[in-house]
Amino acid sequence: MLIKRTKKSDLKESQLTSESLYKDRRNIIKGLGLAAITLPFVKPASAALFDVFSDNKDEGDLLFKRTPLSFTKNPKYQSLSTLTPEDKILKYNNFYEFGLDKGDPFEYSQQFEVDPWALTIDGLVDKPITLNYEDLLKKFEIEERLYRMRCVEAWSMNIPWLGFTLATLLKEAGVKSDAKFVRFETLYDPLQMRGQTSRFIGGGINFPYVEGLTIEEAMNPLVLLSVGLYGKTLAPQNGAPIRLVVPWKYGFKSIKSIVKITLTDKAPVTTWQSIGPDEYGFYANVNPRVDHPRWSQKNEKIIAEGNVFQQKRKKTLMFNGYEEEVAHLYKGMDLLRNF
Ligand SMILES: Nc1nc2c(c(=O)[nH]1)N[C@H]1C(S)=C(S)[C@@H](COP(=O)(O)O)O[C@H]1N2
Ligand SMILES: [Mo]
Repeated sequence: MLIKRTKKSDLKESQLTSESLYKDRRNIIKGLGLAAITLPFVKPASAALFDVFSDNKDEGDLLFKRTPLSFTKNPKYQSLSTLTPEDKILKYNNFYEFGLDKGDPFEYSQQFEVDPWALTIDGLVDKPITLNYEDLLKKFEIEERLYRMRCVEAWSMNIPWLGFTLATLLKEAGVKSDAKFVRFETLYDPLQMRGQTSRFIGGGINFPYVEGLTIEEAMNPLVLLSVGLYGKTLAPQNGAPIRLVVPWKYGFKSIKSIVKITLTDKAPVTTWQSIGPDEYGFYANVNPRVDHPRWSQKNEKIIAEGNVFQQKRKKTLMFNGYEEEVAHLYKGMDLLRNF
């Protein structure tokens, strides 16, 4: 996503000299060294840290291993005619915790640790739950769904997700009647996520990344917690080990690498809302009639095979084509205002 920059100095980010980049990097490593001394539960893999920040590409070659999952195909969501090639889904990403460029998440996340993992569901629930890595993959039946994904930057993909509905998990915890919103939080771990060590790398986001849904949205059967795609567990760059998928909303709602889901009676302040409230609303529903202040949302670039000049465009659909399933959630609401 693009961030509106207000300070003149911020505009220079992309033109950093190699010297200042080098200094920045040295400070990061220094900072990490200090953390390693003072934090009792710091990861022992200090060697891996240097791989992550190293200029030497060979050292980063250790590819993250994805495991095949068993799943059933949900017949209701098998109808997309073309899928985005797996390679594109793995290498064209937004995940600011690993950097701002589309290739950064792949390049800088291959040693990300997903096991052990702890996902906690708390707040206004009958019984708080914490799921470990194995629970995420084994506790619920996994299904495959082919969904459209539309980024607010006006590009899109068709992705074969594996996962289970958010409603399944929320029902397991038992939602209290005063719960009105669901707040999601991504892992905060600067030792593993280079974007969290510097605003030059992470785009000035105040990490951890936070997203939210109303309780009615969260319980909608379209909403998935995804643990895989193309038949295998997720790669880190796609939000391993577990990420949200809300196909009728812009991609930034689909928060990655989730560690906390909190039921609350107050609307959570979400990451992009706090950065640019006039550009990124709480609802973030895909809507071709509401332009982004700096670009049109009427069309989208289809991320597919081939180079940039061969990319096709298509018309953006209301609620990203999921109008039948979700329009009722916004009945009587002014969608120009509640964007
Ligand atoms: N934690 C976190 N989640 C995130 C993001 C991010 O930067 N950090 N980017 C979002 C955006 S803008 C998009 S379009 C999707 C991209 O998902 P993909 O890279 O798996 O296609 O992830 C979303 N989830
Ligand atoms: Mo996005």
